[in-house]
Amino acid sequence: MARTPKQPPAPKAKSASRPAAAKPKAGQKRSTRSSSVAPPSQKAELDAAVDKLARRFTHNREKAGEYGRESALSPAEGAHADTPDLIAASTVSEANRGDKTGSRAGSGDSPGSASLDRVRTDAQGQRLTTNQGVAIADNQNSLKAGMRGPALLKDFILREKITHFDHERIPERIVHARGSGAHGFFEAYDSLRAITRAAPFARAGKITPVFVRFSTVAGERGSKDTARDVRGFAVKFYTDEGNWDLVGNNIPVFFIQDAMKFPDLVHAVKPEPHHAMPQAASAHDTFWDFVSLMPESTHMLMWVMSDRAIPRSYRMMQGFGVHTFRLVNEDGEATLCKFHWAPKLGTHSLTWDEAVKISGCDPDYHRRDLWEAIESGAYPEYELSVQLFSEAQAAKFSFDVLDSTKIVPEELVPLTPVGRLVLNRNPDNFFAETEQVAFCAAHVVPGIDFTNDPLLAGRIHSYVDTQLSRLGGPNFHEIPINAPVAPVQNNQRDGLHRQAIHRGRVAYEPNSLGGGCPFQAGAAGFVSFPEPVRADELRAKPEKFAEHYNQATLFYASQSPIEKAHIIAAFRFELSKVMVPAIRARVVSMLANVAPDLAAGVADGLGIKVPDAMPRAIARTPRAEVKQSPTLSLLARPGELGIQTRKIAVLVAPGVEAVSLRKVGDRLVAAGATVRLVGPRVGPIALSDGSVVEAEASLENEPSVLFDALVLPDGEAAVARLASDGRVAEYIKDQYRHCKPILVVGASRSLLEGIGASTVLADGSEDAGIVLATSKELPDAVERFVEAIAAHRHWQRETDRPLV
Ligand code: HDE
Repeated sequence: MARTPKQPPAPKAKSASRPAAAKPKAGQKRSTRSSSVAPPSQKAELDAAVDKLARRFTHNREKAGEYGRESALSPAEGAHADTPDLIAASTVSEANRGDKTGSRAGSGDSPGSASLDRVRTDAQGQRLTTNQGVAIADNQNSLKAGMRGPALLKDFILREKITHFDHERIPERIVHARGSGAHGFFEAYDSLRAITRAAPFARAGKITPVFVRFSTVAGERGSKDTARDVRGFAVKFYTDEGNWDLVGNNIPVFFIQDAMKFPDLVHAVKPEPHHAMPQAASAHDTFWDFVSLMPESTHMLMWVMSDRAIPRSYRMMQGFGVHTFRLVNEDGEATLCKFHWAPKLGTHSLTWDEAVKISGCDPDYHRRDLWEAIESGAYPEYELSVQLFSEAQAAKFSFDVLDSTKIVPEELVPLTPVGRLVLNRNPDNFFAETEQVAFCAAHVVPGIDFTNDPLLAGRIHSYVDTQLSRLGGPNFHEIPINAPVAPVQNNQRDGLHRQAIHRGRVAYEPNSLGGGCPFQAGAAGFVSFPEPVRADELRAKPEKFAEHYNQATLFYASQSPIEKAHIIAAFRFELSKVMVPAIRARVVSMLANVAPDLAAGVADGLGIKVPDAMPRAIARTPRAEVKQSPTLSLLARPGELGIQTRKIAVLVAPGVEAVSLRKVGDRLVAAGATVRLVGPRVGPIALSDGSVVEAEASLENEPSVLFDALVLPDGEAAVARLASDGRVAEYIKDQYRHCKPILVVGASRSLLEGIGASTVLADGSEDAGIVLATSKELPDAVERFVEAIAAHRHWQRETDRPLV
């Protein structure tokens, strides 16, 4: 239908149309008396005002603007008018103030959008009460008929307490159940207005509050942090134009191409349904059965079998938006975009043996690391970059940018840094914030839009849906951690756990009785990018999706030799846990399409021959434009912060040489490392000069895998004491085996020799990760040790079969 010219909206409400509500400030005592009673004349006044307002809306002026392409691209603002305060109210008695009800609602406010201070509570100096605010006299005893008598049903205090306790748990997330969160901010480097009207990028230096949740995928809520797994990297931007959730992972691709396969994938990787094992592990039959029948997962498998899947810390891993998104500017022009987060501390990983041991001695390893870093003021920081490209560019790639099993290599489209994310505040309450936070791939703001990635389409549906059962109803956006800082006004009403108390009788649009409010925002609101669609409805994928190996080969070819060795070892380990020989062989036949040495290495580890390569789904393999991409190696990003926040164990026992101990400790702390004195037991330890230090940790309670580096101190007596403890040899052995730096001072050289460790590498060169020194040589040796720690690992030391 032809569109009639747009008419100007009815006059807008002036913001100061009603008196500011007299709300008491937090902590301010409210009056206990009702201040006023609405005069009877107010009802008549209201009726007259309503009629006057309704008369201004002679007809629906916006109706004509609902038709035609032009109106879709720039929708008109909804008609609205000044609404006298009286009309906005639900009742004339609203004017009667009370301690509970307060006064009238603020003009147009949505209180849910205020800072979290409105819900943060503190029991200091407060007495214990029931949930109804009744003071509890005795929190030790239930109510009984006589001291030895039966408990009484009328004990409402006991029953309320137990009932609440009975319902403390909510369903955990289906995937990403185990996670850790932090608050922080995003700061834009420059205005991106030419590319996008998205609020966080509006101007240089603009700050947007964020909440971030990192997670593992497969394990249950209480599972270990160091499982081999993908990590979630979900960021909620509380922008001034609404919440934008960039719900990404630490790996830029995914296992599958279409949301239709997601439940199958998750069922395959989760514990097997008959006996609920194994927990938080992909090393079992059903996972490998499924992925080996889904060759599009090959690329993702390369990443998951690489060290990326066992990060050293959430602070030391990248993040990716995975899908291709669309950025849209004020003129409606779109640019395709991939999002990348890069940690300032660089990308670092664990070794598999180390990850397995950490999961025993500290299942909260990553959660603790994040928490402690923020508490100590070492705020994790990540840089956000975008890859920007046009539809025309994308059409020329050998792969499809709508296929989430593919990256856009940086050699094809370089990264543009656009801002930084800083995590500077731990949550007050894990459940209220980290557990109740509800990320959603559908939460976008004006300036950010979707593409037709079929995986993304499923996600747009899934996240809200899952919160309905996880958070118990449609009002989860009102939970404080989820509430946007942008005002929320709509006509959605009721439902379980509704928090907002909406004034007035109008909960529909269009309306004249509420002055047209809340009115549609028109072009100032979210306008979907008008992607042309002319197609048959069908269930199929484009042919470019059928190439499954080029980028797996690219990833493998871009790894350093040690990273390649780790990938082979990871496949070997995982497949050794697969009990069905045919599945092992099927996976190796997939790998034969990636790289012959990879397939041969894995086959050798399993004691089988490399089978014929798996038949490809495509007759002619398109030529990959990029054969090597150096930044795909974890080693490409050592970070900029040296040894800051690295954890270093210094073994101590009675008689430790005092001067060298202090020198080492002082230098490491000055360089920003965290130094722990680890003794045979915790508590005071006398040094060689008679002074006393406090061992903060023991060989027993903080095993060596929890540290990035080790110092073996000087002092004959101390070394003799340490040598007599079998755990010391294990302590040093793990550090050595995991290629970590060790500083060996004076007499403690015998401890190193005691485990049969060599300071010379297989090629005859010195192991730079082992710094030997007498106490006198220390200042220089500590500098070399600092350099060795900054290098993180000394992989040259590693042999596939550990020698020590
Ligand atoms: Fe998710 N995903 N996902 N996912 N996902 C969830 O949402 C889903 C996918 C990701 O810290 C769930 O609130 C489908 C890719 C993260 O709370 C659920 C598909 C990527 C988190 C869900 C995918 C992700 C989730 C579970 C295939 C990387 C944790 C609980 C179409 C770009 C967020 C929840 C947090 C969580 C569905 C695939 C990332 C069930 C259907 C690809 C980081 O809704």
